[in-house]
Amino acid sequence: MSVGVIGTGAMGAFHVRTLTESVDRAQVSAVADLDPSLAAAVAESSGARVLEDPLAVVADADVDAVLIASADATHEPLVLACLAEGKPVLCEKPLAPTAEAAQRIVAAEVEKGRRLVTVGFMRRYDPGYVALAEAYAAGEIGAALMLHCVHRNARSRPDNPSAQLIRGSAVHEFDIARWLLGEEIVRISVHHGRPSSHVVGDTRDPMLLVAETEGGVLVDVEAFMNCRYGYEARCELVGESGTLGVDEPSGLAGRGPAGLYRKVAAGWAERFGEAYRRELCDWVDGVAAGEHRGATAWDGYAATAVAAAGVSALGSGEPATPVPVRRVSRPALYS
Ligand code: ISE
Repeated sequence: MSVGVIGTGAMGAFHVRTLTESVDRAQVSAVADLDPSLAAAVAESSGARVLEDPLAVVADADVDAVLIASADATHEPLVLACLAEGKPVLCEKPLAPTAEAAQRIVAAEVEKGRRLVTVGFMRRYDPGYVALAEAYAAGEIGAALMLHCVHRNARSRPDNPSAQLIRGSAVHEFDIARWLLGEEIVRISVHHGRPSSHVVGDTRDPMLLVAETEGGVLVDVEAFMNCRYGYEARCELVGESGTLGVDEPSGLAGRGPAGLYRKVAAGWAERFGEAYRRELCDWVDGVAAGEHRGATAWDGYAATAVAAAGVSALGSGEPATPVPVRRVSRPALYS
């Protein structure tokens, strides 16, 4: 399968490497980036052609499917172009910066009548999260009551907008909560206290987001972009008769002068490298089989709608905000 990749910054370049080295059936045939030097570097290592115009990648006759890893604001027009061409597309999260934009993508796909859009919620492929989902579905802890999530990055820009923390980072947790629990999130509040000394101005970091699902499960998310010591994504699901957790920063355990230790991943590539590999393999296999796999455009819309509600809760200071996804019914294409 010949893949065109739009956006060859850190994420896009990582995907190109994974597709080239670890996905047997795939080859990257065309790339585009606003910065031609980034595109050229990736092209050299993968043998792809560099195209100046991202829309030319979508339209290219030799491109069977498109991977979008460009800036969030470009996702909507690029995904719509893929839908217009009838080409399968894997779009990095968030599907779009606003719920309205994500809803337009859903509407276009429904109009097309085929699921062509996959959203890059790679945690659904992480062995730890998958094991948790399977154990929960098997009834190991009974009905869920609470989900505690921790999302820590080592560092961000000191002026990283607080809204971006919710839309670009906490959005992973909203997806995980929906995916694990099989329920929509209907309320969210955002709390912040003393900011880290590593941020400036209005940037709120860390934040605590507290959400509630339609079935009344409480979901709390610690989102912290400047923990400094490494990258962590973990959670604990509390049920009626036990708990299940993903608490595996990395596989490495050690002994040293400081005693027993576990190595914490440095960043997302290390923590979720295997999840990304599995995600891309499944996407490529699904496209080859004519099947949709992974998170749908509806999932992308629902997670973005929760993020948008979080951003408005942050702005208004109101403890709870209804989520628009409640008022938009799920189209049959996604049932
Ligand atoms: C980034 O875009 C990701 O998707 C990472 O998984 C997340 O941890 C990070 O905060 C985001 O900026």
